[in-house]
Amino acid sequence: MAESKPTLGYWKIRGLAQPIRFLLTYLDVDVNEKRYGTFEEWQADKLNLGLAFPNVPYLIDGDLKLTESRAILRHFARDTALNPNTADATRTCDMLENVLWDIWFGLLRYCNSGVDPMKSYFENEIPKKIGYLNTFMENKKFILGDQISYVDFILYEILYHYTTYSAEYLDKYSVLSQYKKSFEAIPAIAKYISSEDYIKGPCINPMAKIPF
Ligand SMILES: N[C@@H](CCC(=O)N[C@@H](CS)C(=O)NCC(=O)O)C(=O)O
Repeated sequence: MAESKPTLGYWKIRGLAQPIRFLLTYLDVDVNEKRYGTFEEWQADKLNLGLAFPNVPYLIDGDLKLTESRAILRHFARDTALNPNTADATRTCDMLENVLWDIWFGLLRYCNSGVDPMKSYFENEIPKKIGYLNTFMENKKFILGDQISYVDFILYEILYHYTTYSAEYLDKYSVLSQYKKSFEAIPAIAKYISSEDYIKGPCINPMAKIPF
């Protein structure tokens, strides 16, 4: 019998899949998760799943085979209230998605390498970007104001990554600290966080130079 639920494949870590996991929970979409524990396990599947661009995370839903974390996130958000519904809101989401990716990868690249130029970018440039973000989020419940969008799921995960890297990291950014708490209090998110299925960590590949 054909598999009826979609399959989301990724490592047994939070990583790039975590915003997707939160968004699926929020939308109450049921998927099977294939969580790879070893490199060998993933290598055995990698070229045998019919993926045009073999990678994790991947989504397989019948004939639909999709990779790229943001493409998967947008796929699930499309036609839901998490998708921006005006041209202005779409532009804001596009801008924030890109800004957030720089902020996220500033941390990921530094922790994966532990050395310059990633280290100096992380130390010198990232605080400025997080400062701009903190200012941008002032007096907003979500990135678009009162309306939650798919980009909020990326923002939350980045804040989780930064505070797992260093518990005090957000202390200077009170708006972002408050945003993180409010997101965790959304009923569907709070329920997921306390469920057995939820991955508290690690956030990144345990083989990284600075794992967390
Ligand atoms: N641009 C891709 C990057 C995906 C990626 O870098 N995946 C990493 C984990 S975060 C991986 O281990 N890929 C497995 C591989 O390259 O075989 C995305 O956003 O999904």
